[in-house]
Amino acid sequence: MREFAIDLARRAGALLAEYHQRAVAGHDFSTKSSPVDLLTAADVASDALITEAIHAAFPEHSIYSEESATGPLPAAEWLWVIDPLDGTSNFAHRVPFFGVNIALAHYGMPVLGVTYDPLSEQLFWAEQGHGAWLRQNGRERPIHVSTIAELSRSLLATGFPADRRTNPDNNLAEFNALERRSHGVRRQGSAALELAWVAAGFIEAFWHPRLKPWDAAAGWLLVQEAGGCVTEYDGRPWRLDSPTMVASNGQPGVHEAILETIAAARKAIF
Ligand code: 2AM
Ligand code: CA
Repeated sequence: MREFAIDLARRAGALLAEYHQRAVAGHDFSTKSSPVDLLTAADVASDALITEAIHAAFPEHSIYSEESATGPLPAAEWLWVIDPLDGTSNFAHRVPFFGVNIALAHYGMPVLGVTYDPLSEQLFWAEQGHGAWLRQNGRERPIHVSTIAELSRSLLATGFPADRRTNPDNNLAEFNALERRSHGVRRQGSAALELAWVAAGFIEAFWHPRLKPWDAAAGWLLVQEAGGCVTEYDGRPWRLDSPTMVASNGQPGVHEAILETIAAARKAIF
């Protein structure tokens, strides 16, 4: 199943890269839940490629994919949780930073996760109990979270929810506080790849409100298997349907400090 998922992420990634070459900036999208929640033809094509391949290979498995899921997270023994294109806003505007996200959950717990950046050809994968790995240029190496132990020396990443134009609970207060207590906050536009960066030790932590299971399932396993820690804002262990996420290198001086900073920023506003 691991090599099946890796091959599938590569095929979907190649399809996205092809669409990205052809696309005309700012002309090729429609909107979904809000004016900043975008959908392109590439989302739909990648979704079809991935879901058809899984149906053919594992007809008894269930699939929960961003562009074809209807309703809440199903309870299933084997559930593939898919984001066929993570970073659609980047993609639609031609920013070269987006990925494919494929996870397999067993009774609701991710046991396999693959996150692929088709432009850099960095492929991150993790399997429960087998560590987290980066494949690139025909080579593979284990990845680990960073050892930086203080928030004040940490580089972070975040993103803003799709209802940010209308909902005052839009992550700007948290962003303001954490930008001033860290080495800075990146906002790259792909939760999946930012989580992979935490796993690989490129950045110390990532936080985000109101992610969907497909944004974070593979990244949760990558960070866990790379030695990090993933919780909700209140410190409870993260689950597929959690409303909030903090993923870090697990250092208390980073993780606990982020939880405290978020709590203080939210208390000042709400
Ligand atoms: P997407 O590109 O697949 O839509 C940006 O902060 C991150 O949040 C991206 O990974 C983006 O995924 C995700 N995102 C955007 N809109 C979202 C929504 N309505 N629900 C959940 N996640 C969303
Ligand atoms: Ca998506």
